[in-house]
Amino acid sequence: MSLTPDLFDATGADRAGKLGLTYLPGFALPFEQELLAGINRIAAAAPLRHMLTPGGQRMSAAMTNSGEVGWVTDRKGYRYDRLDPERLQPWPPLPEPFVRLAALAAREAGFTFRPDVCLINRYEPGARMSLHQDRDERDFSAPIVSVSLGLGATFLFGGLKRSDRPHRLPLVHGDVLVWGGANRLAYHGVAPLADGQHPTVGRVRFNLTMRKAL
Ligand code: MD6
Ligand code: FE
Repeated sequence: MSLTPDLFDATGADRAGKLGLTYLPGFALPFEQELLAGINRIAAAAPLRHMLTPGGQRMSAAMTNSGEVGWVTDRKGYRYDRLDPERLQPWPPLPEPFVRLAALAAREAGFTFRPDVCLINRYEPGARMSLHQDRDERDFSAPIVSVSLGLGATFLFGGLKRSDRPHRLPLVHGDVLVWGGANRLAYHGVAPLADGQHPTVGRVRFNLTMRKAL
């Protein structure tokens, strides 16, 4: 059985570069302890919370941020904000190991990259993320580096139209995705999280997305 999902060849690069997505299985494992310590430190300062969509729905994933700005949503819309609206304070600083990991992963995909924000998503069993585009950043030529920790999940990777049928990509603890280029604006999401127990992280999945928002 192949260890890489069928979208990808043995190098983890998508076929013919068409997806604009690079899959780096286990790439974050050497950073595991620094990432988990960073998440705990950030969440202690800026608590994870279930934000409200502009349509008035509570998100099932809890979120917080670190960096110069943070991604937020409420009745007023989706945006990046220098202040945490819950605390009216700046977000905690982006830990240096996060920046280092993002730069190393992006380099594997051919990008020079320095993120200015890390959005942290926490999923409990049953939580999901519906299909969306990431388009609140100023410069779509910068990639996004995405890190999965804890329970595994099925990532849904669609096309440039919401109606394009998504590919299903299983992601586990330590996996990294780098996106950029042609499919930077592709629709994507996460299927409802199955129940389970991860030996170091517990009954939860974290996703870190490092971005250049400014
Ligand atoms: C998640 N990720 O994996 C949700 N967005 O929990 C995202 O929405 C995402 O992984 C942009 C770039 C990479 C991602
Ligand atoms: Fe996204």
